[in-house]
Formats: sequence, C-alpha cells, structure tokens
Amino acid sequence: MDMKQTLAELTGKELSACSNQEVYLALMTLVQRESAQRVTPVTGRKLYYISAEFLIGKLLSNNLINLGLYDAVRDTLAAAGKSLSEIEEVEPEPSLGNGGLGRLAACFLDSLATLRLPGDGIGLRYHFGLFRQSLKEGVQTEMPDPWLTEQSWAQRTETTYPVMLAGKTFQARLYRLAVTGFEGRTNTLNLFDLDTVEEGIVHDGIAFDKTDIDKNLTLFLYPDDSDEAGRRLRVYQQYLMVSAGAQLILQECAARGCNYHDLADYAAIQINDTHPSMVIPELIRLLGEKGVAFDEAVEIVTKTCAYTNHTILAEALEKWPRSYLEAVVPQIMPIIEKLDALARTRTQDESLAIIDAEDRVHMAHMDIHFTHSTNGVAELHTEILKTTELHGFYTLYPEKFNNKTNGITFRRWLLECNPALTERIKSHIGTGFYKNADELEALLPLADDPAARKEFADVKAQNKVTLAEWLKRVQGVEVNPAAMFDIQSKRLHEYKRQQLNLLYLIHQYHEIKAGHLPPVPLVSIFGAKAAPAYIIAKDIIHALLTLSKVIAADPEVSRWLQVVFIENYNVTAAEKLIPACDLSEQISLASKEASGTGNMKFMLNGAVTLGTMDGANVEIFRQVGSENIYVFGQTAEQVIRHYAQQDYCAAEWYHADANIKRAIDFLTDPLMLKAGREENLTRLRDELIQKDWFQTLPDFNSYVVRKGQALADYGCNPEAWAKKCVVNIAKAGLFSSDRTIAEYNRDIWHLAKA
Ligand code: Z57
Repeated sequence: MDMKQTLAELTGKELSACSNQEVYLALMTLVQRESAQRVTPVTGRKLYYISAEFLIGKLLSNNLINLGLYDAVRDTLAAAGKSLSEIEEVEPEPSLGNGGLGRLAACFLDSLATLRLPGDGIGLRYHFGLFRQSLKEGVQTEMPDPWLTEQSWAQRTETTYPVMLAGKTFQARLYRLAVTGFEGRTNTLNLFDLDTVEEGIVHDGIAFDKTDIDKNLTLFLYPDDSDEAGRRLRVYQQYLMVSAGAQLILQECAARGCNYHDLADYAAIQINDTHPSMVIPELIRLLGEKGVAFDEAVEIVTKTCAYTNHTILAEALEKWPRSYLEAVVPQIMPIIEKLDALARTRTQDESLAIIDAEDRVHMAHMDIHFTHSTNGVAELHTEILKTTELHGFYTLYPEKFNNKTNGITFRRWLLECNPALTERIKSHIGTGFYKNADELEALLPLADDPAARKEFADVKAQNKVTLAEWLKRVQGVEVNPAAMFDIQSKRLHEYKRQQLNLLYLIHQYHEIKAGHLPPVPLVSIFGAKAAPAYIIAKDIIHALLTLSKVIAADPEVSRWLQVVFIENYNVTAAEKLIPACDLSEQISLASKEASGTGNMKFMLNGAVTLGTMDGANVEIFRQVGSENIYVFGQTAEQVIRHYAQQDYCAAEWYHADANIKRAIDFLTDPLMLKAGREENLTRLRDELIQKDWFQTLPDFNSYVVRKGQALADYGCNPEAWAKKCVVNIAKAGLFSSDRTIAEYNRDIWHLAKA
C-alpha cells in the first residue's frame, strides 16, 4: 500500500483536513505497527540495561528514519500541504533524563537495535521528568514537564509485579516503548509506574508531599534530595525500578527455558551508575525464593551483572544510610549485610567495605565486589579510576576493570539533526557511514580541497541562519549569523566551569570597552539546567543572564559580543544548537568530566573544540591532532596533585592577576548590581575568591589566550578554519555508539546477533 493510502486509512479522513495533532497520532500508530513487525526472537543471552534515566528525545522522526519511512512520509505530507517539521513540533519531549548518562542510555538502545543485538532497557515512567526550566527575571524556576498523553509511545500493558516498599505491597505496572534500530530489529524500553500516582498533588512549581508514596513515586526524576524525605524517595524509586525489573528479567528468562541456575546464559545486566545497584541484593533475594542457595546466587548474580561508573566526584557516588534502607527495603538489608561480610573475607581494607564505620552503604563498592565488570567511560577516566579513585579495588580485582569510551548515535546526531550536512557527506562518500561510522574518514582528503571545504562551510552558515531564526521565534533574541557561534550546552555544574566562560566574557567586555576589538564578533550561547537545590549553580545562571542584559544594553559592546541563554535546554534544543556551532566549549576541570558526549556531537557536526585535556577530549585530541582543536589548562595529573596536597588558594590568584581581579570584581560592579541581584552576585564573587573548588582561576589566562587564537583563526583565516571543521567530521567515526556497543558486546555481554 502506498503511504498516502496508509495515512488516509490511519486518520480516517483526507490528510489535508487533519490537524497536525491528528497526523502526529496517526504517525505514532504507523510507527508502532511497523516496529512490531521487526521484533526478532532472542537466541542466547539478552541484555537488560537498567538505568534511572533514558533521555530519548522526541521519537517520531527518529523512528521514521530508522524504519526507512521518513522520506515517504515527508513527501506525502508535503503533497497534502502538511509539513513534517511542523508535526514534529506538537510532539512533547519526554524528559526522562538529566544529562549525559541518560542520553548515553538512549544512544545505546539505538545502537543495540541497529546492530541487531537483543538488548532492552529497564527504567521508570516519570510523569513530569526532570523539570521544565523557565528563566524569569534572571532566575531559574522549575515547572513540571509533562509528556504523557492519552495515546503515548510508552504503551500500557496488563503486566504488573508486586514490589514491597516499607512493608507495604505496591503493584508496578509495565509500560513498553518500542526501540527501533536503523534498518535493524525492534527492542523494548520497559518503563515501570504505579497506577495510583496523582499528578494533581504537584503545586507551586514542582513542590509535592514527599511522604505520600503511592501518589508521588514516579512524578519526577531525581526529586530534590536536600532533605531526608527526598533522599528516601530516591531509595523508593530505585527499588521500585530494580525489583520490578528483576522480576521481569527472571520471568522472561524462565519463559525461554532458564532454570535460574543458568541465569547467566540467558541474561546480561548492565548497571548504569549506582542508581540501579540494589538489583544485586534483589536478584539474590528472588533467586532465594526460587530455591537457589545464597552462595550460588551470589555467583550467578556476579556472572550476570556488570557495572558502569560515570563519575569520580565523591558526592555523586551514592552512599545510603543503613537506616534508610532498613526503613524502605528491609527485605534486602540482611542480604546486603551478608554481602558486606563476604566482601570482608576478600580484603582487610576497611575502605573497600560495603557498609562503613558510619553505617552507610556504599553502592559502588557493592557493584565492584559483586559484578564481573567495572568500566569507566573514557580512557582517562578509566585510568583515574584504576590509579586513584578505585585503586584499592583495582589491586583486588585487576581483571574486572575495563574501559568503554562513550559514543553517540549518528542517526540522531547527524542524519536527523543535520540533514544538510548529511547530504553533503553522502554526495562524496555515499551512505555507508550511516551504519559504518569509520567510513567518514574517507572525507579526510577533502580537507585540502577548497571547493569541498566551501560546501561544508556553506552548510554551517545556513545552519547558523536557521538557528538565528529559531532563537528569534522562541526566545525573541536576535543574533548575528556572521559572528562566531560559541556554545556551551550541558548541565550546570561547577566542575563543568560555566563560570570560567563567564569570566572570559566579562574580560572580553572590558577589552572591547578599552578599544581592543576582537577579529570577529562572538555570539556566546549557553544551555543548562541547574539542580533545583544547587545554589551556586543557580547563581552562575543568574550572573550569565545579568551579564547578557548589561551587554545587550551597551551598543558599543553588543556589536562584538552577545550572550544568549537558551531556556529549558533539552534534546530538542540540542538538535538545533549543535549543527550551528563553530566553537564547542568543553572546559571542565581536567580529571572531573568522566567522558562528555556533547563534545562528540559538536565535533561530528563540524565544530572545533576548545577544551581541557579531560574525559573524551583527550581522545578527540588524539583523533584530530593539535592543529584541529584548542587545548588549554592544567592536566589531570596537576589537578589531582593540587587536591592531594591541598595547596590551591584562589585568593592568591585573585590578588596576583589584574585581569582575574577585574573580571571577578565586575560581578558586583554597580552596572551588574543594577541589572541583577546583589545576593546572588556577591555569593558567586565570594565563592570564586575564597573557594573556587574547581580551580577556575589557574586556567583563566590560558583559556583567554586559546579562545583569542580561535577567534583570530576563525576571523582572519576562514580557509584554515574550514579545514579544521572537515578534519573534525572525518575523524568523528570513533565516537559512534555502534563502536561502543560492539566493544561492550565483545568484552562483557556476548550477545548473539539476530
Ligand atoms: C551523568 O549524566 C553523568 C555522570 C553521573 O554520575 C550522573 Br549521576 C549523570 C555523565 C558524566 O558526567 C559525563 O562525563 C559522561 O559523559 C556521561 O555521564 C555518560 O557517561
């Protein structure tokens, strides 16, 4: 049947008479029907990727591309006077994630299905996701971010699993969301929820009664954990996810012939960070119910499960007080105690214990002792785990440690978000790179071909115009598309150092005021959500918004410098920003960013990186060479030494360097105080002088110099710049999540292709 007929049948009327909403729902049905055709039976092991976050983004276009329907749908709609891109706008984005870790999980699901590997996700069906950010009067406020509609990508099933929370039984209902691979198989994202959750209890932004578990449990991802009720709520959520997930795994495996003793032949479980770590004791408990003795259950679970670490920041490594677990999940506490005792037979080292002297349960420690694999997410990160953060564990279990450098799916982060660039690439090297990313390397000779360079530069220029139009439409700001577009988009965190970029912008403001004009105007774009209770992060947002206002009010400066803060940065916004970026800001304090994945997305779309030698930036550097990336700042080794010796003193830098002092002092300049809030600006200023925990000041001068060099190269030598862009695209193949998944499969999962 042709597409016109199919859509007419699905909508029940003439396409031209349908609203965009009606067409959207018809296309959702079409995708669900087509993807069901590609469900392939599992032979051998199946992977379960358990994660608190799946930042899947909008699904319609992605699914149409993967199913090979995109062009037919777009053209059929166009013939009926409809636009697919307008229909995309009615789709709400599920905000089931926070940042890199959640988007990584989504890329992995895409790659698994594309590589025809059996691998399903397990997570939660949050009603309001993280939160929707609004920026009013220079301040972030949080609102619910609803995405569930009557007909939804996540389809309700009749399957429920009983889950005991604080001694009471709840029914976890399974929702299933089809994951299509590019010309691949269909896998499933399993999302759990309670029928009793009530969206109506949310008031005044994102506030709700944190104790009313049956009504609140799946309302939000990462509910505020600044009080005890909030922290307990996270334990409730995590256990709901892993208990229902473990029951689903055992049921599916049993249906395929597993007798529980051979579970590891049927299932591989990947624990994404520590949020799902309770799956270990929970599986041991459930296996016990099936008649498997404790010692054997420990062995089975160790063989089945693997753990991925995504951070070395101590505050992000979860440690739950024993009292919380005793209150919320008393049924697994005896098992955790036995695991602690067992771990203590393997090592005398108290720092490797699961339960510490203060009665806190170290989730990562449980993961490392009782899974067969611990991996970091970039080479440098894995090395730091082995040599410092997890050194004791590495000594005990060297064979468990391995690296899996992150990746991104090129279907979403090139084909979908940047069709113009995709067309250009295709015209030179064909479409093999869709599924075989290494083929991009065939573009390399074009870096020396002026005509080809111009083609790529033209695509970028057009994408910048498109972004400028979008900014005008959704935010009402006008930017100069001839300027260099410099973008830092990622979660707001001190270690990612948006404050360093802020200090640079203030510095530039002063330079322009002093008549030192840059070679080319700069549009500096930020996108970032701050955790609702993270005060300094919100102060940084406030300072950026205030500076933006001060500059916009000053025509002398704003001709050369603009600061734009995107409201509610999410996957949809990323898909608009990334194709239009010239300079990609990856400026975390070396050693702190485990990998980064935004860095890869920008590179793939022909942006040049300005970054520290941190996370996967190190591997980007190796790929492109020093000519095609701007590197600055301290090395990870130097940073780690300063922490060990506790010899960093921000105040010394502040007093010794006039430029640093001028930039910091400007935060509380009368101009800023007039446009912003004294409390926030003063607090940030004091923080930078008195603490600066993430060592912004030592990197300030090298950052200013390297960014100045980038501006000069971009402004004065566009030919050389265009060459850098082509090299970056050509060398991005390594960062395909298909490569990452193939490595996980080779080293950890051992799944059979269907
Ligand atoms: C998160 O997005 C990441 C780490 C975490 O511990 C949590 Br919680 C959330 C990020 C890292 O910060 C990135 O460096 C990394 O690229 C990403 O996870 C995926 O591995």
